[in-house]
Amino acid sequence: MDLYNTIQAWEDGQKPTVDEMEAVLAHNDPDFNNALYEAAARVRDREFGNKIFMYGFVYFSTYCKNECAFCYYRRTNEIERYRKNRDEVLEISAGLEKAGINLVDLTMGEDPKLYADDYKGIVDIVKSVRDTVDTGIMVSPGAVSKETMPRLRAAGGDILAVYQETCNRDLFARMRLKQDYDFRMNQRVWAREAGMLTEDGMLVGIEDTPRDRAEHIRIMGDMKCSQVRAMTFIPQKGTPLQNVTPPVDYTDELKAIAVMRLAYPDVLIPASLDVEGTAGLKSRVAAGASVITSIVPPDIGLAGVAQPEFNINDGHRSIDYVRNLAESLGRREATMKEFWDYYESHRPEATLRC
Ligand code: SAM
Ligand code: MD0
Ligand code: SF4
Repeated sequence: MDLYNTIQAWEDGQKPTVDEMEAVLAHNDPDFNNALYEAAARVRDREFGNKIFMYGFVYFSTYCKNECAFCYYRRTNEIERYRKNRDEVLEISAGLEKAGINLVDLTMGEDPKLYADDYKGIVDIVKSVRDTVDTGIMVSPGAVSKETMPRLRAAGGDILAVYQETCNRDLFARMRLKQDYDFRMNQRVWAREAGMLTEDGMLVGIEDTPRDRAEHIRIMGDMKCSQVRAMTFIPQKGTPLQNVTPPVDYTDELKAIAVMRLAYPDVLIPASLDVEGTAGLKSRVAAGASVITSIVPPDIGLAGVAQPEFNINDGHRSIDYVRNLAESLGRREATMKEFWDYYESHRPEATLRC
């Protein structure tokens, strides 16, 4: 197969097959990769123009009962943890809204305190934030019960984010230790049934193959995810994977972003500041991203995930800094009307009937 013809056909609207995606992800030639990014950026511009969505990241509890091999916040890692109270979360969310963010991403570890009483703590926080701000609300609560999904939606959750990391069951078992693959996969099905949009994501650089990534991209489409992401694994101190060589470049992530864009022209795809900080924004936007995520205000004690501290207290993940940077890349922050228009046109049918 001539892979230049393949990406041209995708750009012209042909639906990628898993075999084609695998071949494109596996072919590592710099000129070819650039052609791939350029095709993806053109498709993104066709769908979104030069607007880009901006998401504030509120990692409000770093307590977690799980032991994911890749994660700094796994239960047994002896680190300092925090849990922001309701008033603190509201103040942070209101500050982000005032600064002009499109969506607040309420993220937590699988914190036993917030999971207690049938997930009461999580639902209450979402409801309080909904009563306080008019931005979109993403909830990233980990894997919760099916019955919790309608409650999160009723409380005001707009998008549920739960990342499968990989669709390779064996690799999943080694990454998300003692967790149920199908229960996690069902999170997005249940959330959609309850009327929320959903986000899936893959981790790149965890022994995943081009085939795994291609299959995962197909599954993201089959599950009708409105937002999809790829993030490069960053080794974390104190974890079983701490001695894995840090990534030398981010090519596999960038190629996954570009292929996701060509496979699903209108989806939201993050350029996450959590991987390479602001230095990584340009390449991710050039590969077809349509959202900037992990914007974190400085000096309020919030952490990132893959980069717990990087670029936070120097203010480089603040909205003003990121907005200027995005503008220097020819992007314009989406208005709230544009955000809600996107949301309305991508709502699952369940919500349309409400
Ligand atoms: N605890 C919830 C969960 O696991 O679904 C929500 C937050 S979790 C910290 C968010 C995501 O961060 C994970 O699903 C994973 O994709 C990503 N992540 C965690 N550790 C990472 C690392 N070391 N490098 C890159 N991404 C990482
Ligand atoms: C990000 N650090 O957007 C966040 C996080 C959780 N919904 C997202 C991984 O990069
Ligand atoms: Fe906990 Fe999420 Fe980290 Fe896994 S990825 S250890 S569930 S915070």
